[in-house]
Amino acid sequence: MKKLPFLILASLSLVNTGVWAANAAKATDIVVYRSPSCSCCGKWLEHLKQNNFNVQDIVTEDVQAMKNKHGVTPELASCHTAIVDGHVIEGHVPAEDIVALLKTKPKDVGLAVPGMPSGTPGMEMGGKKDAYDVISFDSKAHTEVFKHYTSNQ
Ligand SMILES: [Cu+2]
Repeated sequence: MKKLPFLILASLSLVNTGVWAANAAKATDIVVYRSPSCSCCGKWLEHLKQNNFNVQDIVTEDVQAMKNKHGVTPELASCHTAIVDGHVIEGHVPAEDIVALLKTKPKDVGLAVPGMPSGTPGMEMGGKKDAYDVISFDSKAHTEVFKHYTSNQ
């Protein structure tokens, strides 16, 4: 019988933690490396902030060094490179896809939107949206389509 009060306390504290987490909706920390001349990168940062990311904005002349360090191949490369919770995020990846990735917590997987397609967050060109893929990749350069976005043309 001695165990019962402990169990009740334990389950109560679990409930409390859950409520607290839901209320706080804690911002997700992300570090973004971008070149000083990149204006679309700045717009992507705004997109992240609007989606409850806490952005650390690192302006560097050598974004390529970050890409080399984190296995971003030329086929995957875009403008900015970001790190969130150990995952590499390359280019104009929509915030909701980053959130989806973080929910599943896969090991050694990053996301990339190669190039700079029109209509991605930060690359709004009027209403024009290119078709594009968000690609997942690992450090061995295995790639998969994580999510496909269709064109509106
Ligand atoms: Cu860009």
